[in-house]
Amino acid sequence: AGEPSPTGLRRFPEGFLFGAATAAYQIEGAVAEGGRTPSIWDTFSITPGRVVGGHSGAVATDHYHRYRDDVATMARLGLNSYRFSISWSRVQPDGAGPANPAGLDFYRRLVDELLDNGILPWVTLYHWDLPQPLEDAGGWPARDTAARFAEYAALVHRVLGDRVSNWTTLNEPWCSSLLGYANGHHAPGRQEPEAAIAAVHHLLLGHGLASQAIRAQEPDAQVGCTVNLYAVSPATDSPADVEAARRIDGLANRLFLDPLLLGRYPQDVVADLAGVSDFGHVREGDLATVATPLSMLGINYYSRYVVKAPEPVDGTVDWRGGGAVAPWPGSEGVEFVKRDGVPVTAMDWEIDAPGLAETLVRVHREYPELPLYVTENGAAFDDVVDPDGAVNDEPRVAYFDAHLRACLDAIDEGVPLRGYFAWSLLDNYEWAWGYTRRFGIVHVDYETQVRTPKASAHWYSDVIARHAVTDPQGAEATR
Ligand code: GBH
Repeated sequence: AGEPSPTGLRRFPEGFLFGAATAAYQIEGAVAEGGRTPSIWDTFSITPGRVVGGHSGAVATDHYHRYRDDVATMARLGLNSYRFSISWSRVQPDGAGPANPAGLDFYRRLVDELLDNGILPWVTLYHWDLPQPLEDAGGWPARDTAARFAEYAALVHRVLGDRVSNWTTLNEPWCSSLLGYANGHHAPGRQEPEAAIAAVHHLLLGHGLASQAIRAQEPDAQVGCTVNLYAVSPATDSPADVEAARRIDGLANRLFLDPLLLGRYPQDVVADLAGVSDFGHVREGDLATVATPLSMLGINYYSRYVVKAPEPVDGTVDWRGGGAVAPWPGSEGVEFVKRDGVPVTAMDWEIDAPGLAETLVRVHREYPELPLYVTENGAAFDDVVDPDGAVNDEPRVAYFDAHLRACLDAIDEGVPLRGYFAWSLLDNYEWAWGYTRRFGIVHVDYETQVRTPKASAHWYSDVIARHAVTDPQGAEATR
């Protein structure tokens, strides 16, 4: 795969899936319609000081009312698949107990519309929007939430299982736990490091229980989990910087990959977190549940962390002390370095496409073999809308092009990568950044809700149609 062909194309393997992704709270709006009740993001977003501009997802891109048009846009672009998430509060308003038929009906109509247009639905059950009643009962730090999640998963699968074959339990448990409960940048905005480590475990446990609940109803169901992974490298090859990289790789990547795929927590990370949590919340048998075999692993990739150790004092490095403010528990003292000359996106994230290939190869080599999907990859840029309404987002085209080539590089190294989802289909509610950051391949005018595919959407559409990216040397030959 991926070799330059005489026609100047680098082709993707047969059956490789090209899609785009979204998440319920980021696009749906209609937060009080059809029996939906508040999630932690409804509460968080209207709490003063939490989200830039005080923006909330109350209207978002109004996808709840415009889903038919949005599916038509996807069909025009030729997407093979659409990854979206289900709002738990819409389909089970109390987070427990009876389903809400109107909420389920929305997703049934969306799925039917996708299928009618030949687009494979790729369902994520949880993209960060816990029903508020479950947070009031303790949230993810409470063990019970894992059991509630499995019931909810079974409830959704019972209704959509006949037309949806690809299920993802969680999106990025790292974010739900550490941003939600440790540094409080995301809902529910708690700053309780010990609770955050319990949340990690209960999310993973919820994933395992939900997978089992779905397979109890459909033994052959394709069930996976999506994690956000980073390439991590030390700023220099000094032993202290290499140690900093070990710590950050442990917290960002292995804290999730090891339990999911190996059925154990990484002992070095457990040791690094000794001052935060004794992992007393882990019960016998939990890790076997967490490691329920995955049908596929979803990987969301955006950037690389380059890290530096704290300056030694009297020859010793103090990992607890001073230095930069720790963005997450266990990262104390570590400095996140920006490399000179490496371009960044509007999020200030360094653009590092080789890091995607590196990440895919690493997962393939270090963990049991399983099909991989890039379930998110994309970039925010300060898009300019031309007078004629066009959005020529060349930097985003370059970003996607480089990362799709990285996918091909990984495939060339034997990685069973089966698909790629661009983040995101639409400009949308970018969490704590509100509407101030745009990731879409389709521009959304938030006054009129008018959608306009950007240059990147047209470019991606061509990639999908050719099932290939053009080889730079041979580009002429393909015109
Ligand atoms: C994804 O997460 C989300 O799934 C998606 O909903 C979102 O819109 C998209 O990315 C774009 O943001 O500075 O230490 O707080 C992105 C994964 C992980 C990226 C945490 C930023 C910051 C870590 N994110 N990371 S820290």
